[in-house]
Amino acid sequence: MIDLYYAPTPNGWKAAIMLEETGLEYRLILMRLGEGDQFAPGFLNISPNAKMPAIVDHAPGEGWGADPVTVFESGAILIYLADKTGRFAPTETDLRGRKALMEWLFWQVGNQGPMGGQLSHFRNYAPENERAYGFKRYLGEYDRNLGVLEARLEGRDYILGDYSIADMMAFPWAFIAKPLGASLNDFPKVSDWRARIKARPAVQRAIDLYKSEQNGGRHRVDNNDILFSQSSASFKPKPDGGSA
Ligand SMILES: N[C@@H](CCC(=O)N[C@@H](CS)C(=O)NCC(=O)O)C(=O)O
Repeated sequence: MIDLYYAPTPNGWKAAIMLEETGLEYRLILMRLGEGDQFAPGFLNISPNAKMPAIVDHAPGEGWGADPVTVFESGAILIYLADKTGRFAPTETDLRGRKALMEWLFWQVGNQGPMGGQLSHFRNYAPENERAYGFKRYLGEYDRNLGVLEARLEGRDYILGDYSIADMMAFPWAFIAKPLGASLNDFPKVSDWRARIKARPAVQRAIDLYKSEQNGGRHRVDNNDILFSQSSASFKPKPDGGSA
């Protein structure tokens, strides 16, 4: 059994999509990020960066020893699950395929994901009078990454040719282009790729998980400090046993 620490956001969907695609048995633990669940000491032992998704595999299998395995960071989670199941990734013997997989996973977690995340912040949450510069900057970066993906999809149905965890990583951030204030009109290949992935039943099931919690893409205004005014002090335990 695998515990999935999850909230219905693009990064949460990545892990949910892979679990749904593989059919692995999992239990979903909903994270109330606006209420600070990510700073609970028990969760920090699993995910020291205080972010979901994270998983705990209680039956990791041969070679892992008896203790449960914890994994944080979506890319690491998807590689772990691909290795566990032997699915949706080139194997270690396909050296060129594996290299390409790593490139596109690192591209996603270092570029498309964070730029999309900052774009979302400036579009949805930043104070009106401080919005303009950040919005312009990250809309440009998000658009730049769409261009990178468009070029990669030339002559390919999926990022590596076959559907893989590289697509599961990048799809959620392209899926929400419109609510981010961006458009896919100039990116026909990304648009078709997004439609192909969205049509997969496993992907549908994953993005529907706890849809009611998505709150129109906005967190409650009174949660802004927990989510948007973080510092190293956020990790300090509170006297009542929680975190600051
Ligand atoms: N690089 C991380 C990003 C994860 C991430 O940013 N998660 C967000 C939600 S989308 C989160 O947990 N935010 C809680 C917070 O910032 O306090 C990954 O790919 O797993």
